[in-house]
Amino acid sequence: MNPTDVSASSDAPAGAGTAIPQLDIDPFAIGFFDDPYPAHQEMREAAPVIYLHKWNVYGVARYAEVYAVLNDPQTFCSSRGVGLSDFAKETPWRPPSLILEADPPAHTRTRAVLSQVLSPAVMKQIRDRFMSAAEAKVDELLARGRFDAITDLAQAYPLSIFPDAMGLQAEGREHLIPYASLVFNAFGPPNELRKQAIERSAPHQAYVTAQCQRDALTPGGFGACVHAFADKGDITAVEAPLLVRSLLSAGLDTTIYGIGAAVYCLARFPDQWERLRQDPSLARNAFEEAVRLESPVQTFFRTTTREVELGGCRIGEGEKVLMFLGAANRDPRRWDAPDRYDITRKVSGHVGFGYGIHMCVGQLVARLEGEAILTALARKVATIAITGPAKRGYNNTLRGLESLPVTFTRA
Ligand code: OVV
Repeated sequence: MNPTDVSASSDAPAGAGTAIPQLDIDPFAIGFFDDPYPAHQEMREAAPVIYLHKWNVYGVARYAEVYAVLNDPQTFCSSRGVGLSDFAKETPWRPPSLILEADPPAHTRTRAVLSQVLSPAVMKQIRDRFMSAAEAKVDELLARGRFDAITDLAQAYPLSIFPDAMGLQAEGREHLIPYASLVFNAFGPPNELRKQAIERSAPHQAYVTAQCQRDALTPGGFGACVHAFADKGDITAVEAPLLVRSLLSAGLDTTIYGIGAAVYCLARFPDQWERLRQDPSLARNAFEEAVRLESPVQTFFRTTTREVELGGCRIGEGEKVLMFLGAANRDPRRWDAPDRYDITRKVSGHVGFGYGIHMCVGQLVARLEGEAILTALARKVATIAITGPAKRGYNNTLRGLESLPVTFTRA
């Protein structure tokens, strides 16, 4: 259970690996969410692998080890859950995801289906709609002048396109954000955030379960497209609704936080905003760099399937390993000026979408939304000014704001 040697300074016996420091950090506490960066640095500097006694988990906060864990899914599995709860020991709060919480070979089949549902060819079909909806949203906000960049932009834009792209009915869409918030809180430990989210989850779960059924989804959407793969025999009719559930779980709140991060970056780094205005073709990289810097998805767990040596440290079988994606994305060992928002940075290799076989299957949709909204902003807006206090949102997995009062002026 516990690391063999919990003291950072004592020598481990030969062959047992480097000592793993035990740190008194709770990465799921409100104080941590308010400012995670000093703790990220402490964890990165302490050792390649650390142990967090508060939740009895190992942690990796350096880029090299996060990358290594992401790229060894045999040793660091997902089928025992990618939250703190070990599905080998505890009953999951909902039936496990057939893609996120699965390992090869089961994962390979479901992944192939969702990759095709969200493929480059499908992006080509939806691109014009996503671009014009972004222009309409920015025009509307310019007419208002003063508004909330989170609720009125980062939430309103994805809500104006994604539920329609899924093929959802108009009724009940108010459940989508609370459901996603629940899913991402549920990856965390049994703290107040998780317990309260699950306590209040019944109506949101009922809505999502119903909307995942074939007859609830309108033709032409991502949802109907998933079900069509059941006709082809690539998945069963029982699996299809659960794969639609994955899109509803991971497809909306994540992009809301990503767009919120990008707008927050552009509002705080005026030289980068000017650069984007001069060259709107930088929109896609500006979004990607915001995903690196803010890492809307901060953490995921894996579970070890065997005893393993990682960064010279020994971890036993059946241990939870917490990957600090946000800390890896600011690791000075990997990034020059890691805390700087630089829209021309070579950002590829960041782990904000993960990496390897589980890397975000919806990344093309996310990037399309980000590119669309940042392109419209770059073309139409002259200045973005923060006009009130930024209010942080609190979630066990997602990092972002709940409110950001701003004003726009017209270009
Ligand atoms: C990446 C992600 C987040 C949350 C839920 C799921 C996936 C899912 O497959 O349900």
